[in-house]
Amino acid sequence: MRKNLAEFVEEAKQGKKKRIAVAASEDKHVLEAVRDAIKEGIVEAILVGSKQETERLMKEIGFDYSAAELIPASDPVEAAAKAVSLIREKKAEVLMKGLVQTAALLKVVLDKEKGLRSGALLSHLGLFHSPYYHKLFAVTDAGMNVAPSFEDKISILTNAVEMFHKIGINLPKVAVVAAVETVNPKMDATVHAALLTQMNRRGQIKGCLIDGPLALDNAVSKEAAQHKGIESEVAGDADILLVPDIESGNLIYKALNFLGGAVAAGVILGAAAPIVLTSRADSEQSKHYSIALAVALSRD
Ligand code: COD
Repeated sequence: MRKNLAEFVEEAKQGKKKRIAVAASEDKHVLEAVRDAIKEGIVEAILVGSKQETERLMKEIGFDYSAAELIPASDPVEAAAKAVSLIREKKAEVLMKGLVQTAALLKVVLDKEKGLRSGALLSHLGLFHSPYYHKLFAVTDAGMNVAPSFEDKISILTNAVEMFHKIGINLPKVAVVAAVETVNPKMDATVHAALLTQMNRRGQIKGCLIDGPLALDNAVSKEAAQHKGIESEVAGDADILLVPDIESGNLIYKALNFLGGAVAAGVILGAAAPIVLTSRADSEQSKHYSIALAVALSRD
């Protein structure tokens, strides 16, 4: 059982190198993370973006120009389009967001003709390690689907469960989190959670163990769950926190990072290739771990 995201870096070092295309590479933290991943032998990189600004930053951080290919682009959206086409042409296996707005990059990714749709709903997943939890855990979707419908939540959950299978966790525990642990018909999140739980019990959603609604404390603390009299295999031991919407998810994500001493790796799942998508404020370390996670996910 992995406890730290650094384990993905060690695993990636043992495997085959992957090619990463960076969309709008003129971002210092992104370049630092790519530089380190190249040094570790995890990736080869194609940097797409402002040549002048990318080279200026490369010089500043000691990133050897000859260590990566640079494709110039006149603005971030053009950079995103060029980076996405590198994935379509199989010149790269992982896409990474640089200094481009998340929504702008995702619009290019979702383009019906030139994007990276696979037929599945695309969703964001943040995989965390925290000093206060005994294993890695995911928060989804804190970055892409704004107000997911019930059907969207099934797809978001499926993407997350498939990802856990890929990283070797065969029966991940999913806590569908809400404001309370009882069903309140006035709170959609609690109703959706109960439905998902029952669908799992009846075998309509397989490959995971779902329980909900659970308040966040019950999802991650056995003591809190016991205190409320909740008997659940998921409570206190969740691998995946399925959140109600982007607002609640993003608040958990940022609270973990800035107040909880946790570190996240962020990826978009469900596209034709894994996409490294961290927020601008995420550390270089978080971007580095995200690359290693995406490399693990891009393996056949
Ligand atoms: N998966 C697959 N297809 C999708 C998805 C998805 N998650 N979302 C939309 N589509 C398809 C729709 O079916 C439609 O065919 C087309 O894409 C356009 O759909 P719209 O009009 O609903 O979507 P857009 O282009 O207006 O917006 C899509 C975004 C992903 C850009 C939007 O949802 C968004 O801005 N999300 C939040 C991104 C963000 O700001 N994150 C920052 C938080 S850190």
